[in-house]
Amino acid sequence: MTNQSEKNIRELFGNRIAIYGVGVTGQAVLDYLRSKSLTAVVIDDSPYENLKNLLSNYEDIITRSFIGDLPRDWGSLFSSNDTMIISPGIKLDPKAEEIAREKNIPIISEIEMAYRLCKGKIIAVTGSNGKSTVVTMIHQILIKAGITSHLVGNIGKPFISIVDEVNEGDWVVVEVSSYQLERIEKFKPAIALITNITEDHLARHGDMKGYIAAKGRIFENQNSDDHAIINHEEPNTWRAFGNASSKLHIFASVDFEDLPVSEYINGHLVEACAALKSDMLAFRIDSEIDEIMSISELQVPGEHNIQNALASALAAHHAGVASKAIASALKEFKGIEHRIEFLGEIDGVLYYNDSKATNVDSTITALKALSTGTIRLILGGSEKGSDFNPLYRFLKDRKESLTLYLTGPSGRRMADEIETGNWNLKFTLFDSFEKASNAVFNDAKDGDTILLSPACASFDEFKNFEERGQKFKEILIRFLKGKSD
Ligand code: UMA
Ligand code: ADP
Repeated sequence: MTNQSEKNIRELFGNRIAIYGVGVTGQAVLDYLRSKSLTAVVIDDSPYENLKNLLSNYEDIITRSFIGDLPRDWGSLFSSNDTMIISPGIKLDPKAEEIAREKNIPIISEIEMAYRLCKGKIIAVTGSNGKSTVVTMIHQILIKAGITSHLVGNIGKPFISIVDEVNEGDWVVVEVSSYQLERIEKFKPAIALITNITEDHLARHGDMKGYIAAKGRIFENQNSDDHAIINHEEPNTWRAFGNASSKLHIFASVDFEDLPVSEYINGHLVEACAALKSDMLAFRIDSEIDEIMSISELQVPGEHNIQNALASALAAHHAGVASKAIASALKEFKGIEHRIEFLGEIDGVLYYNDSKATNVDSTITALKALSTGTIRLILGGSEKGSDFNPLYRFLKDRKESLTLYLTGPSGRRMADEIETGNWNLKFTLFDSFEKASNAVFNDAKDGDTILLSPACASFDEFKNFEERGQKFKEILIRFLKGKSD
């Protein structure tokens, strides 16, 4: 019986639980508490008008609510609560942080809460890019091998929403963001994996050091029975591993001949590697090479997906799946929506939706994966203080023709920076995503590749990247229909 009782929850989190943020995460926590006949205090900075309907659905369990952009008496709030579950997107007011510390009130993420209630084994994946792809690959491998697996976390389904369904022996594959890791305390995955760490979310974490430290927390509570998997080619993932106690395994999209033969790499004992043996994905364990499958059998494009497959294979191996079963699932993997999603070829024009590319590195990755031909690229969205110089440099070095369609506040900044920095890139600035999309479809010619890979979040015009990708597809369908009428 995995179902936690009301009494257990009170013992773990106290009688009075405050939920800060009533988005996807906060609502899942409210649903969970309701299922246990527990109540909550709710806090959210959005205007009351926007939340009125939503809150009315939880009238029966909300004892107090602090809604809207109001000055808050954190002192009295923290005196009347035992634990605060904070949503990942919220950066807490430093004054509130200080008072909570003084009063010894834990502020934890929903991931931490669910972990403490969960009876299953955890595989956790973080990284700047590739998280959703890797957790989906791992989940599909486990399912194909006949193992019960639950796929949750930053990918869109809160961990808490399934925690009562998890039985002992099940695996829970959790995508965790740096925001969620910032608020863990005991979260201890049996297998923890970092895909890569490149610049992102600096507005939240201050600088790269803060961002790497947040990512590294995935290993913080692991012991020598647990497994850590990092990307050998990314020095930041080594930094994030630091001196963690877990068994270390590495992946790299290079030939084994180009990896150190020593068991010790960067001063750490490395127990297993996943890399390439000419054109094969393979493991090296105890100096033995075990081939998994040929690279050409992967259906998803780009070197980044070779890395994603190697990382997923290592995680699945440590979860007890044989190489044959790993190969059989990876060969079937067709990618996920909004990640370099191929929409089709029409009149010699190739259309791709990579709306999930919300930072510079992911856009560069997409351009590398679609390396040839003329590209028309939609870039820009909401601001998070990213440095776009590496992107301008990459675009300038590209030999084939390239035109940029810029949109959103960050698109405006790009337009200024491209001009003042004399980057010599061809661009047009649009005042809406729809106008940029229509222009790109209008301009498309036989042989072109049309790519939405914005390098920015979508919050200037959309609820999330899914809505932006969906809109892109709708505008395309409308445009093509208009052309054929
Ligand atoms: N809110 C405040 N004050 C603030 C900010 C937000 O009160 O300063 C309130 C909003 O009014 C809203 C709620 O908090 O009511 C939203 O909470 P949230 O921003 O934490 O978002 P959720 O809807 O709970 O979704 C979160 C993740 N969002 C973020 O981390 C920003 C989702 O990841 C995740 O899928 C979901 O939990 C389930 O785990 C999205 C994301 O953009 C995809 N993640 C970032 C990324 O992948 O780069 C980290
Ligand atoms: P995340 O969940 O970390 O945002 P996704 O798997 O959703 O990552 O992929 C988002 C985008 O990031 C993809 O469309 C692609 O452009 C890029 N990407 C995917 N995997 C990698 C990787 N291993 N390295 C760099 N970029 C990647």
